[in-house]
Amino acid sequence: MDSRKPAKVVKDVVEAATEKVTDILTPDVPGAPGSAPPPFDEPTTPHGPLPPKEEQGAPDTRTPTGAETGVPKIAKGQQGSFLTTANGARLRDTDHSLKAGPRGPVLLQDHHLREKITHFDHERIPERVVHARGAGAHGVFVAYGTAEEVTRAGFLKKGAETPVFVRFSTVLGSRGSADTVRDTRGFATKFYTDEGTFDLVANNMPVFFIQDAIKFPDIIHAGKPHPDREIPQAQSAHDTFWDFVSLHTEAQHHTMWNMSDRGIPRSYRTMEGFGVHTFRLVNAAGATVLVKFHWKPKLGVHSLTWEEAQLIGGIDPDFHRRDLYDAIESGAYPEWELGIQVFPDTPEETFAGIDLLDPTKIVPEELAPVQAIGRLTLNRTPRNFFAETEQVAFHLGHLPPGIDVTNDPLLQGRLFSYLDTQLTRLGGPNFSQIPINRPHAEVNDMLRDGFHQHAVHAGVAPYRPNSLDGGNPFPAGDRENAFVDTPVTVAEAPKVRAAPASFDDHYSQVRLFWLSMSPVEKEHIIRAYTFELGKCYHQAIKERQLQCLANVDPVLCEQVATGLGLPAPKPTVPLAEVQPSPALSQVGREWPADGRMVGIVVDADSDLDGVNQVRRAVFAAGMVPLVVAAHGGTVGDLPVQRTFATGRSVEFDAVLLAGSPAPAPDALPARDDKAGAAGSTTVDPRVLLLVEEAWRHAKAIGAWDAGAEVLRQAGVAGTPGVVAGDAGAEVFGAVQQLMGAHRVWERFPASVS
Ligand code: HDE
Repeated sequence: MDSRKPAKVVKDVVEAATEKVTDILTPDVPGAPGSAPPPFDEPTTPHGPLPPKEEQGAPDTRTPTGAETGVPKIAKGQQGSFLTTANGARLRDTDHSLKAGPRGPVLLQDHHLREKITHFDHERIPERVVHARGAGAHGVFVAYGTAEEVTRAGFLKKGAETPVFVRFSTVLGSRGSADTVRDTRGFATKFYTDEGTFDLVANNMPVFFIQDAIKFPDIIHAGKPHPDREIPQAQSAHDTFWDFVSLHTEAQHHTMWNMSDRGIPRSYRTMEGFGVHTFRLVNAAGATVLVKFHWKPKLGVHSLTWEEAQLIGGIDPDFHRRDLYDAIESGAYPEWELGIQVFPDTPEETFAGIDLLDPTKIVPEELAPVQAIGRLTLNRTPRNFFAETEQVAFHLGHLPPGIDVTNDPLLQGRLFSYLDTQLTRLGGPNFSQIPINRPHAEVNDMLRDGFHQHAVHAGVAPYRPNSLDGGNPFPAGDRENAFVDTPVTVAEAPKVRAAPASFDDHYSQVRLFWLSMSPVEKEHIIRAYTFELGKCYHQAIKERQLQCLANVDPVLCEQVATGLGLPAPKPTVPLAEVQPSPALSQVGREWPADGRMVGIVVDADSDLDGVNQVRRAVFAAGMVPLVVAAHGGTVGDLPVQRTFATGRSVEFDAVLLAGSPAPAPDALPARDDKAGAAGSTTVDPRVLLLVEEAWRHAKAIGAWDAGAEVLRQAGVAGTPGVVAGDAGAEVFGAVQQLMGAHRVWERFPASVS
């Protein structure tokens, strides 16, 4: 056996096999699988497993009940150089079953065959009943200490650093559905605090469809594909969804958030997160306040355009997870600030007339500012998607001392549901012992046995009181930092199935949201409603939803009605007098463009030194340059990352043109759908398509040298957000500035005010 370190062996093999082309293949853009480039020939010299990729993290190496093991995190699930059975016996062949002669029947005694096939047969577990599609990453949370006055939670004390795992998700789609569908996004964070795990299971929208958890199966049954044909997948543009939300009008507020640009985020990195419910914080003196949790992304809140979202759904269904992992790999670590809105804990549980227990309502930031209490940085991708992202199990009841729940009826039902659902999904009651779920605090429970028990408990008395185990475990008192259920007074009341009267207002905050949007955002909302209702078959459902819109705003209702070819109804309730909340709008400021993708189109006549300079400038700006050319390999010394056939505008946040490529041999319209009618242009039609799409999606475009000819032929020269110049560096500088505003909306003056 080779005694050299595995990574060294592979490096040697790789270097020998790829000496000439290493420079070209060395990935300087993120995403390449494996921690070393593969050699051409199959490796045959035995060596241990390769190290993980640099940016890959893993769950802490703890015992099933949370104790530190001292085992380095680098430890992998597999060891040694040789193929073995699950029990460690080395195997000499895994390609042939054991047979009675080469042509004979397979023998039942073939343990390796049975083990291999049986395990494979059981590789799948039930997907999450909602939020099945998701992607997770590891990171760290550092507290500012600004919450110390209102909570005794240790992880919020100044400077405290807490490891975290975050899982982002869509709600409606199956595990294999596309990332960019119009939907709410989950934003669930597991803080491994040393006082017990805290799960903040949030969404990217601050309100929910329903006010009582008992309605959750109803809204989800309505949103999921129709039960007869199981279509449509991962979207709300269908009759059952609109049937429910138009009848069940408390859903109208959340529905408008979904129809806004928030429903199609640009990245997980550019989403806000909201705990939705009001929580209760308790400080060291036992004083309480009510709070709402907010995550604020460093990069600002940004969205796709609807056409982009639809195209990406086909071209790159993994767009959001790829973006998350590529950003981490390229060092553009996604960051959020955690903030709280703080309200006095009064018996009415209201603030400025808003019922804090109603999860269909927000408290505008202008009335209660969001106070930053810490920073989250995601800096490691999972090493194994199934082990970490699939098996992670969140639960709102995972609370450390200092954070408590309120009586929000939606929250109360969730406290039941998350624990319950894991029993089926993760196959038994011991899922908190799965590595990604293991707490980083001392565990001493009296839970025993069950499927997949990993802990080897000692003692004979898992009950209290006991004397046989010396009385252990002991209840903790105040001085031992026990979790205290806040002794909130519950008013004497009859047992009823009813909601408070304040929950009856279903329209005022929908109108508040609508009036807070900029003209371009309003236009997007109108188009989204028109698209979604236009996909419904039944007129009664469209008319009923139009009635709801009439109760929000006449302009909105009329515009959608026009698109549907239906009359606009009159409101049935008086339009609410509301003060808009500018904080709800996404546009009008400047943000960093870390981790964005910049496509650079080149051809053999491009000034390649100039292009290289621009590539370096893009890297230096924290973004990723992708060279796009007619064919793979290289153009001069430049490595090509996308060809006209494999690249598409939607992958890029901005497009730079350093040449004017003539139609390539594979651009014949009849052979390539993307080519369209090549017509009389002298530019490859796919490059024109790239530029036209980037323009339609309001992206910055820059050109120098012959690139200006592409702008001319695409008909976009001299329009807003299109920069032409003599030198690449200067053009990129101007494009970079435009990217700070995310999109060039001036291209499309809005038709509503
Ligand atoms: Fe969830 N939700 N939910 N939810 N939810 C689940 O738990 C549920 C709600 C949210 O990445 C399930 O482990 C009920 C609001 C996220 O693993 C399930 C109600 C918010 C995730 C469940 C709600 C959320 C879930 C499915 C109405 C935002 C993904 C799998 C009372 C504040 C977590 C699972 C992950 C997942 C139930 C409403 C966020 C079935 C009954 C409001 C981010 O237990």
